[in-house]
Amino acid sequence: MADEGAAGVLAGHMVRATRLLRQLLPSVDVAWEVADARAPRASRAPGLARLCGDKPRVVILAKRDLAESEVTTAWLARLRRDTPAVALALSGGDPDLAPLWEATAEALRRSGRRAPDSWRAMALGMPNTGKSTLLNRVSGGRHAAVGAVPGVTRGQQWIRLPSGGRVCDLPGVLPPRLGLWPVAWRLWAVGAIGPGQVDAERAAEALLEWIAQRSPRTLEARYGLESESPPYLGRVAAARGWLRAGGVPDTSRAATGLLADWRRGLLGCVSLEEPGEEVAGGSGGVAT
Ligand SMILES: Nc1nc2c(ncn2[C@@H]2O[C@H](COP(=O)(O)OP(=O)(O)O)[C@@H](O)[C@H]2O)c(=O)[nH]1
Ligand SMILES: [Mg+2]
Repeated sequence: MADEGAAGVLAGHMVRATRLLRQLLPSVDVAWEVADARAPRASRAPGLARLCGDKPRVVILAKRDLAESEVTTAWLARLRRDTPAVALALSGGDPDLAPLWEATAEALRRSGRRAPDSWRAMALGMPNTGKSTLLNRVSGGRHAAVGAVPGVTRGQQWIRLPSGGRVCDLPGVLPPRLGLWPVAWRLWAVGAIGPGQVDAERAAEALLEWIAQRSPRTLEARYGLESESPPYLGRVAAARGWLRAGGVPDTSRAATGLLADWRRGLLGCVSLEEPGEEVAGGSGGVAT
């Protein structure tokens, strides 16, 4: 099946990427850990802490423009207890990168390592978190390939940054975790895992239930769902005219359509995790 094939390619790519990462990491002074601002817990790569050891780290919450700003602020406060952290909107306009230079200098300072003008950084994180976009932004050019297909970047060189320092033009891709459902559906929603790695209809339903809690009017406006109770996906299919023969709602098509709407921002800016909720424990509130 196509989905299984895609998952296989991804796994092979992940193995190669992790091997390369291990080779490169020793020459890196600071790790830029890229996660999705909408899911700062689920989208932080679980293996990264072990890979990096005591190397200075900066957590970068990309796609800040797609998350709820108060929730992102709360996340930054939480993350900064452990490590310097910034939230960035990387696509469109000219992002303000000053907080990233400051956080990088702070991470190096805290570790007592080399002078900030000689540092070498590397972007690391799960697929689709914004690593390539970040590299394009910090280098002021299109050095890094951006796309939904992991592994489009080849070779490796250090890009000199206008702010001083250098960054590896090759982002380190780390495998997402798939085990826990509250994590898996969020990773599906932020695009870190593909449809072949998760039950997309179940994930779509979880996303709908989450949005229904946080921003019910969005679902009303887009799909005509007014104060209804779950499950929602069949009603989304019916509302959008996604039907199988005999007028049966096509929930598979609805899952794909919902994801497309969500990725285009048509369902608004919705954070998928709050710092207070312990999703990993399995009691993460609604839609878990
Ligand atoms: N809205 C928004 N989209 C972003 C941002 N950063 C990256 N993206 C988009 O997210 C997708 C994945 O980004 P990419 O840099 O290729 O992720 P990578 O797989 O980690 O290298 C692309 O479609 C980017 O345009 C951001 O800060 N805001
Ligand atoms: Mg990339």
